[in-house]
Amino acid sequence: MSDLSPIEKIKKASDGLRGTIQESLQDEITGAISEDDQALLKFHGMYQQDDRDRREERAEKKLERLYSFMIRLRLPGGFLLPEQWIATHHIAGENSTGVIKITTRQTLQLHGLIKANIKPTIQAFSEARLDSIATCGDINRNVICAAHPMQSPIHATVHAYAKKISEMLMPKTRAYYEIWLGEEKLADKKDEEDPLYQDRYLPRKFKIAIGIPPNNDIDVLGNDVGLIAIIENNELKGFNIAIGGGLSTTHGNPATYARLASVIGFAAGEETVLKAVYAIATIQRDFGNRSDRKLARLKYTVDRHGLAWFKEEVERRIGLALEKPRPYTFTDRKDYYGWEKNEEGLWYYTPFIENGRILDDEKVAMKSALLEVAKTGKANFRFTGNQNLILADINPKDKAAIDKILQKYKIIEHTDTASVIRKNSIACVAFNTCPLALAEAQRYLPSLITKIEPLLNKHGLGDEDIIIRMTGCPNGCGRSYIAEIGFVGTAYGHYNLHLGGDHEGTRLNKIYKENLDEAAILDELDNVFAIFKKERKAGENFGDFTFRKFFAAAGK
Ligand code: SRM
Ligand code: SF4
Repeated sequence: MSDLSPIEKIKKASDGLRGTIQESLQDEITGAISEDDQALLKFHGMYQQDDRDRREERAEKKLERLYSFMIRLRLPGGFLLPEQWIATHHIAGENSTGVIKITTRQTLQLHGLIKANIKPTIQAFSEARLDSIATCGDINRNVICAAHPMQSPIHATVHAYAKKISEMLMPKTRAYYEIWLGEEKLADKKDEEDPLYQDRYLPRKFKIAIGIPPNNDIDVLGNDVGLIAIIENNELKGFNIAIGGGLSTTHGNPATYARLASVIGFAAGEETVLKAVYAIATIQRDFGNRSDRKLARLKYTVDRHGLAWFKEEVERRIGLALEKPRPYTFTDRKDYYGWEKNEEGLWYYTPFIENGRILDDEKVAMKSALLEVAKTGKANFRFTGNQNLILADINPKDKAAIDKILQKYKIIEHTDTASVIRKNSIACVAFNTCPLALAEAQRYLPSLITKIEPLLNKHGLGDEDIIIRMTGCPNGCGRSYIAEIGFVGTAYGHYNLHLGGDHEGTRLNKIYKENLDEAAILDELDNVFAIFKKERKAGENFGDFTFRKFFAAAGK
């Protein structure tokens, strides 16, 4: 027991994730909750944060930090009805900063909730049939899925797996309903028994993604479990199962590393696929590292025991052998901006939303536009893993009305005129809310791109399809480690520059230069763009070129 990490003990002693959250909420002396409850609150989909821009000022005035909470919704496959969008719009305006943030895992976050507003927020979401259960914490997170229904005629069949898996891996405790929604405590504890999570949950967060080749828009291999849909003649044959993806490292800790998931086999039929996913979660529960949280993700369990052992253990637990992986190819991982039509003749509009931040600002009134679209009731809202949304499933007869709203708010112009590199960008949240940020990301990448665009144009590369991503620390929330140009924050104003990831999300990049400030970043990129322009092979992508030129040739 002594060797367990403190969080393990908190989970076990938590009485089904209840802890003393109720008492913490009632404590009016502080805007915070107790430390143990902070760990438990994550399982309910919330994080305690504070305004990092105001830490110094508050300390000088001898005031406690300006605490608030971030809430993250559970939206398997990233889907909302228009009325749910309207509810979210109002909840954000009334209870949080008002900005709605689309995350890299196809869901929404609201920031800046004060303690007293948490319950009303969850209750309002509940009225809209939305919850935040298990979107954080050591548990299965929001299950993500290839976003665009145009990706396949059987997108809906594949997409349905996200919900099924999410529901299968939900915790059994009623704590969320009791604490936030006033449900009576169950008389019989047996009804809460949880064969999957027991009283210890998983050793660490657990992420599942479902990809539909050829577009790898959700970076399927960056997940603990990646299901790759194998579709032949418009029929879902099953899924290749990949395990052990994870994109976080810790500066100065060589035992940590980013890893792409490895395909271990193919499973056909819903029952077998679900059983295999469940089995993988139980193996991680039983064999994951519970003493060092830095080494607790599935990727380390897989590497410690070996892929062959892991595969056999899955097969033992499901009682049958996985088939040989089926061939598949990824060619891209972009969002399909603008208007697109699917096989059934329904229309989809994908606007460009920089870093997933939905608000009305000096550039564009995105939030007002989306509210007006939602109010028509004619478009569903689908979120992408690239922090965008798709106004979806629009009947041909309603397209003109939606288009008119998009024109009125200049959303179409905003989307069409954004540069290719900007539309291929992702930045994590970082300052001012993320407690782990070492450097800026979403508040900084847009202005850095404004300086990178002229460099690309200078070398005649303005239309080059380059994937660029920034994270404010090495945790990798913006998936920088699989970008063609990746920035990883090292200190305020400084970043490691990573190059050499491929276009399809199947190769990790590598550190090209360390700890650069803005001037050095621009110098390095100017130089690399010049070499790329001069030496690239016909049709060679930027990521493939930089990998060949700077790493493969040197045997790195
Ligand atoms: Fe993340 C922690 C934001 C996707 C790896 N992530 C955090 C926290 C909660 C900071 C904290 O622990 O207190 C950040 C909250 C910032 C804020 O103020 O909102 C945070 N992560 C995000 C989001 C919002 C980034 C974004 O701008 O979109 C993404 C929310 C996804 C979601 O809806 O669930 C987000 N995080 C990711 C991803 C990308 C992905 O899953 O595709 C990764 C890398 C993939 C992976 O998990 O390996 C990621 N986040 C982490 C880690 C490192 C985990 C590890 O294995 O060590 C942490 C830190 C931790 O867990 O200790 C972290
Ligand atoms: Fe925060 Fe780091 Fe994640 Fe960015 S990558 S949101 S800075 S934890």
